[in-house]
Amino acid sequence: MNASSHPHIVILTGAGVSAESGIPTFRGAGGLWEGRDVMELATPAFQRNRDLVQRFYNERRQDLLKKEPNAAHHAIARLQREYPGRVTLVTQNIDDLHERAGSPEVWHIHGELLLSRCERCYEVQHCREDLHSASRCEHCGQSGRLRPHVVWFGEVPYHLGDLDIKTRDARIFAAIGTGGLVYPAANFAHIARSLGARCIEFNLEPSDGVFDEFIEGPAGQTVTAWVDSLLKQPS
Ligand code: BV8
Repeated sequence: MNASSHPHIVILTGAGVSAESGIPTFRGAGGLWEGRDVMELATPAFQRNRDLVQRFYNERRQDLLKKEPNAAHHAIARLQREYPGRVTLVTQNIDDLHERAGSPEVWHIHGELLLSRCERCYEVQHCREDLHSASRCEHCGQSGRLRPHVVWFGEVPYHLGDLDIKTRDARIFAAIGTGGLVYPAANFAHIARSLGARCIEFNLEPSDGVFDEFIEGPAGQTVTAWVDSLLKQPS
């Protein structure tokens, strides 16, 4: 197999890929929580109001556990398993729906809702229960210092160095369900294009002029059709 027949595909997903699973996007109609702008809560406001921010994430965590992956998650996982070339999946989402759809590798640059981190010993641990002041770190035993293992505004996203190296030879960059308003993820398409990738956007509405192609519609339909077309190509 020569690489040109199955070029390296890099996929960046945002909240829109989970919308059809019933998880509200940040800027969509449901992008508010108790009348508050969620963008204000995904910040180190945690230091100012721990209980409010913990409650915000506790409710999203319990809601996530009742949700299921949708056709877009399943199509991406099938592409990762069956495509003869490399597929690198990067997500801004903190849900685990890509993993539950069977994706073998997911790079969560904004962290994961089902993980917590101890502010005292920095140990990251699985988290499916509510976090509150009595929550105890399994590693150091400290109570009341567990926070969601997510990247808030003003904090540095994860895996940027690794991904910068791993994705430099991408020839196809697909942005799926992202408004392209949060940095540095919003720069990824610009970087990919400057390195020679063809950039495709899957969204309900176009977000940015950097894309070579815009495929309109719900990701469950458009991504499934795209993956079908890629996997039907002769090896
Ligand atoms: C950093 C985790 C430094 C928590 C999140 C001024 C200018 C430029 C930048 C900045 C600035 N001031 C500050 C910044 C930096 C800041 C930033 O970008 N701010 C924005 C608001 C301007 N960024 C940061 O602080 C980042 N850190 O910069 O550190 C640094 C960087 C590099 C190296 C060294 C130092 C940290 C950002 C991470 C914040 N954490 N999440 C949590 O989730 O609670 S961000 C959070 O919001 C999500 O993770 C996601 O990334 C973002 C929402 O974006 P989307 O996923 O795109 O969702 P959105 O609702 O916007 O769009 C959904 C899209 O789907 C829409 O387009 C819609 O049309 C589409 N859609 C809907 N349904 C469907 C669909 N598409 C297809 N099918 C459907 N069915």
